[in-house]
Amino acid sequence: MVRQFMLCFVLLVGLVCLAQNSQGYQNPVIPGFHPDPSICRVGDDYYLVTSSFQYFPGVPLFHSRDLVHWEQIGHCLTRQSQLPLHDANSTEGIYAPTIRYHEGTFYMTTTNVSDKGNFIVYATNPYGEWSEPVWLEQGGIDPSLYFEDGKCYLVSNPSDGIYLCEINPKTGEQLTESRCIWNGTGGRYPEGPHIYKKDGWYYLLISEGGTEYGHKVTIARSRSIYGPYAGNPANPILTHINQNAQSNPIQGVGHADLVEAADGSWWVVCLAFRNYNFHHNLGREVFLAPVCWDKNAWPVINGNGTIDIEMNVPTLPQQPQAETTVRTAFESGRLGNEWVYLRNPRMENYSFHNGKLRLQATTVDLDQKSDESPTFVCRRQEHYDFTATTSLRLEDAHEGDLAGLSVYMQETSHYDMYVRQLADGKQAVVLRYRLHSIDHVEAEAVLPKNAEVQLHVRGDRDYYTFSYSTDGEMFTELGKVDCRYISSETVGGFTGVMLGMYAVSAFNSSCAYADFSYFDYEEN
Ligand code: 6LW
Repeated sequence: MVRQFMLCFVLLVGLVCLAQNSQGYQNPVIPGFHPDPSICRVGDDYYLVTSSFQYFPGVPLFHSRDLVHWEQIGHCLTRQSQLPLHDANSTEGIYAPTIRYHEGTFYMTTTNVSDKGNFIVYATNPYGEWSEPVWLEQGGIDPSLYFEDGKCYLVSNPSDGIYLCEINPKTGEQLTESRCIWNGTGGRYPEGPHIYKKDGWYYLLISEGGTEYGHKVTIARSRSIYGPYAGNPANPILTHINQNAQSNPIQGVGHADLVEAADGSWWVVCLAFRNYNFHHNLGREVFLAPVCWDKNAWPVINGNGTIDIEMNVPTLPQQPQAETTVRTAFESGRLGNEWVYLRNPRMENYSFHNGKLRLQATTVDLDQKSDESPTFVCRRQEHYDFTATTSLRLEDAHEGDLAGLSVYMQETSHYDMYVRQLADGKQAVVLRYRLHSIDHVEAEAVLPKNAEVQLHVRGDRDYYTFSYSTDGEMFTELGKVDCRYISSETVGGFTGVMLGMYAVSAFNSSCAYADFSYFDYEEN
């Protein structure tokens, strides 16, 4: 009887496990420009943040229940007082953030390299508004917090190593001297530090080699938080610089953060890019891998320290989310969390009228790196194969005023298709490249009078192909431009391609504006 009962019990547990376990997922788990992921767990909920550079609002915040499917629930930095971006470009503004949860409060710490450096914001409700910045004294980039026994420790990289001090996280006051605790294994740019405690060891995880093709993740441990830290003989624990990943499309793997799931399994999130013909346009994206971390042993990432697009591993019970919609319609009078602006936007230039998004043109154009923000609202290119379409009408315009669709990497590198007002009252559709010193109009076609114009771009791994229509059905190709000229390898910077709507006026007193009816984005 007891044996039968035991057998039934074991069978039942087995069935429950089978029902709960899931297998396999695809990397990246968050596609498109989302670098420097940091993660924390609260019960069965996971929260993840990424860096945001010159974009506003800053530090996208994601939520997941299974580590595989993520939903953006907002941003940590939503007010100009938290995020002064001045004339930030693609290597400035907000660098790598860390998110941690301690005694009912979420802490997010990051660096604003365009302002006063390292700071913390905190919130009890991550869906709500976060605090004003609490500025920190210890310099360097990539600040991270570790809480233990009523103390809060800060690590960052003020010079050529990882430095630790104790702080008051609510005031920013530094309570102990900054001490160098590890220089890494000798790779350039020791950065991205995080401290974890397991089995009585303090583990210090960092990245080395720089965020490009030589990136790697290394780890050291000590019985005391202040060290001495001894490196793992098997370092690096995650990298694609070696032979076993030389033909992997994922490259530049680094900047990682570890998390213990509610079931006791360990996972790592890290950044990497997907590379085609030695170029990538989507920026650095978020990848996930399982970690085997036995008692007193070093963590081992995905068996051999590499990651794949197709991850055939057991996962937490997966909870797929609703498909994202192709169309951004403007009837609701608000934009979703995926939409961002350059630097500190002038919100009076964005409004909703009769279900359309109205962009007021200003003389600040997309080529400028200035304290001003152009009228430009954009979202990430998340897939190599995609289409984006918008429909607009340019109104009250004088010669030279324009509005359109930009494939924007940075101020010196973008492809624009726009409607331009001509001298004779007519309008033309124009395809233009801005590639550093090259400012080139590739094609131009005069439009029928008073037309609403649909602008369409199709991307693949090689080209962006631009076409337009005035009836929404018959599209005419204007030109086809090479993706590589705006890739990270060509133009540098820390960001990825954004797709957006914008309006520019030729002179200050212009009242020109454009009404956009929708914006569609779709993976092909
Ligand atoms: C970030 C640093 C890095 O602060 O790149 O890949 C810098 N890692 O840790 C900018 O994203």
